[in-house]
Amino acid sequence: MIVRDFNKEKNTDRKVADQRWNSVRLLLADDGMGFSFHITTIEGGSEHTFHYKNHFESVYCISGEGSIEDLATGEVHQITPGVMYALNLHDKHTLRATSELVLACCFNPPVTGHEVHQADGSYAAAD
Ligand code: 9YT
Repeated sequence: MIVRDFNKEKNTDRKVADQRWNSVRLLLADDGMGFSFHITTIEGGSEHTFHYKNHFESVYCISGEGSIEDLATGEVHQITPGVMYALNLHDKHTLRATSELVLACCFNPPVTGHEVHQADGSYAAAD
């Protein structure tokens, strides 16, 4: 069994930060679960375009408010606590945080912890 405490792990190198967001990776590829599990915090007032071409991702909103725009269709969905979105089509999207968003995220295949966002908003496929 693996037990980890976000409140401890947020002070370790499991926490990664980029412009106006950070993410604490509670499970990574080397845990052998087949997915990774992250708590991602998006700063209020910020927006981010991501395109996880090589991963499926599901995201559950724990707190905060914002929206997600599907850049293929222009459709905008409101994000409030309790809402989940799943990028089952590797959907390119823009995430907008009206207030600070705290999100629980799963990635399949799991993130290894060494990825950086590429210019196209994706993470490279794991080797
Ligand atoms: C909300 C979202 O897409 N989170 C992705 C995880 C975060 N970018 C990370 O841990 O790399």
